[in-house]
Amino acid sequence: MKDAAELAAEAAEALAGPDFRPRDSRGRPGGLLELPSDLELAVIGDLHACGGNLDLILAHRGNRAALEGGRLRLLFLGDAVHNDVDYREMDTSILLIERIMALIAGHPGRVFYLRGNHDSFGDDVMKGGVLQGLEFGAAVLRRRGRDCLAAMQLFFDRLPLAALGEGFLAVHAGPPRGGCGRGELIEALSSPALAMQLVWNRAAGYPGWPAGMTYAEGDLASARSRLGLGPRAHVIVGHTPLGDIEATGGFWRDAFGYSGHHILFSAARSRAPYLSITASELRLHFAKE
Ligand SMILES: [Mn+2]
Repeated sequence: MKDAAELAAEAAEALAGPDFRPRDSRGRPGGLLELPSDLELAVIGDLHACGGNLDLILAHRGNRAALEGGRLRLLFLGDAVHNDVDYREMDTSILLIERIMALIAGHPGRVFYLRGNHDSFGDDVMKGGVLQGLEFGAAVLRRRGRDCLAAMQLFFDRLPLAALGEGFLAVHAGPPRGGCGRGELIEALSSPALAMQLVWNRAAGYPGWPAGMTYAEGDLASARSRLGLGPRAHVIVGHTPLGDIEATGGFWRDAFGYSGHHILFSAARSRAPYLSITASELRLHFAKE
């Protein structure tokens, strides 16, 4: 059996390949993933260490068989790690990111993961007073060792920050203020300010969020227009669950009243929500009835 460091290195290596990633000016796969519409795409929002919901989603509607059979792609919106119920518990985060790394390494060109703000060992990720990035790094070091920690850091560093497809844009948190063009997204791994907005922004009106890191309906319109998407293209984000997550089922269509702006939070244990996109047609599914 492969050890943890080998698995992480293999996943990082898979991200170094050019699959649907136009190269940036340094010759590396850029920050933008451009997905063709030849296969159905299943979009999975933040899981926050809820591996049970990934099981439910893969078991739903024959998704696992479709993935294995080359008929389905998976796109994760980031933040698979950091338990949202017990902020300090990190073992489930390690197990889930390892499952996702194995999916990426085992399905070249069919499983993708966008970077979220929690996909980090940094000291900037704090929830409920717990520095989850630092705790996560310490847990990986303790459980898996130094080589694995380094390989996982490389995996995080190489993750794309945005996915563009027919009729949709997907990012972890939200578009940057003023929108962004295709070229900027391709260069985003070299632009800390842009990368930070893509993984941290929230819609204007979210209580207590700094105004400099918010986007409004005009920013969504600018992003669509600058990316060559139609005015009604879907903008799909995770990151900002609203209100009672379990009661709402973890999906907010036209969130904040912005048409075509949808928030997906797949950690909702009540419903295990995910989306499918086929030729720009977006459908909501609940893997748990
Ligand atoms: Mn997030």
